[in-house]
Amino acid sequence: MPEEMVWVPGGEFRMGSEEFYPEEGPVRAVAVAGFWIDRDPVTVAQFRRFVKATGHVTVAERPLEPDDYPNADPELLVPGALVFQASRGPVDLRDVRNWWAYVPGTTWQRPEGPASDTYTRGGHPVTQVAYADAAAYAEWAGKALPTEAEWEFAARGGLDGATFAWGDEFAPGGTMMANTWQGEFPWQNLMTDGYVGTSPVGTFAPNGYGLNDMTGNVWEWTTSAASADTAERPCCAPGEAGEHIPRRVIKGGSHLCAPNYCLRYRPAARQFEAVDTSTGHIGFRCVKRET
Ligand SMILES: [Ca+2]
Repeated sequence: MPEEMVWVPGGEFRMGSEEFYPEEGPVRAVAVAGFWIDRDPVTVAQFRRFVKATGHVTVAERPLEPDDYPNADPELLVPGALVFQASRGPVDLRDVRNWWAYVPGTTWQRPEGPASDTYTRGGHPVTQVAYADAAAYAEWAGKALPTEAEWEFAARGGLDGATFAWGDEFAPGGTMMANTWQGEFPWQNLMTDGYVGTSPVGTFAPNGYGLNDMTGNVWEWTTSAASADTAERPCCAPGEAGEHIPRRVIKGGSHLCAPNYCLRYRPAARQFEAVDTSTGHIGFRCVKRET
């Protein structure tokens, strides 16, 4: 049995939802084979071991290719990543620039910019990792990244068709089940769940398969490509990259998902992220398939 992984039995399930956002439908029957999946999102400490072992340089730490960002300010064509910055009050929710800033010097070790650090966050999910970084980690670990169907099957924890990973009620008996955003995004974080930003993995109750943080905390990369009809600008990060940059499906929602803006802390929810994007609310976990 692989360490810190959980066996998810295969089966057929109802994938998607028709009750929230159009990109989630239609509900359809999908079958997946059984697989192992990481109990937790990959943490800062685990990613540090990977970097020490391999010398991996993340996408956010590499020089940028001007041709890839034709509309970018040349002064911002330096290594960096997207940092969430809460506004002082209500803003136009149609313009993600009201809360996302490209901050040079932002890395997985300094996820809120060069003045930040992760010294006390070894047990938090790693962030500021682009798709290629997640894929490189998975290969090093002898694992793979999940498909969207595998990820959603695992997130549902055996509760076929439920709205949330734990049932149909957001906070059963008043208990917060995941790290999301309570209050009015992007300025009023009421912190009912105890956390602004990421939380240590395993802080909230596991789902029916014993998996932690399948909902909220950080979005997670999957290998599934965004189809052409779903390639619109995502809700959750600026589409600053050139349109030729491929997008992959991310799942699970994050600490930035609020009901007034992004009710996506649900297994069926999905967004389409440019593969070169690194943000403070996207991480990943790995799977291992029987061969
Ligand atoms: Ca929170």
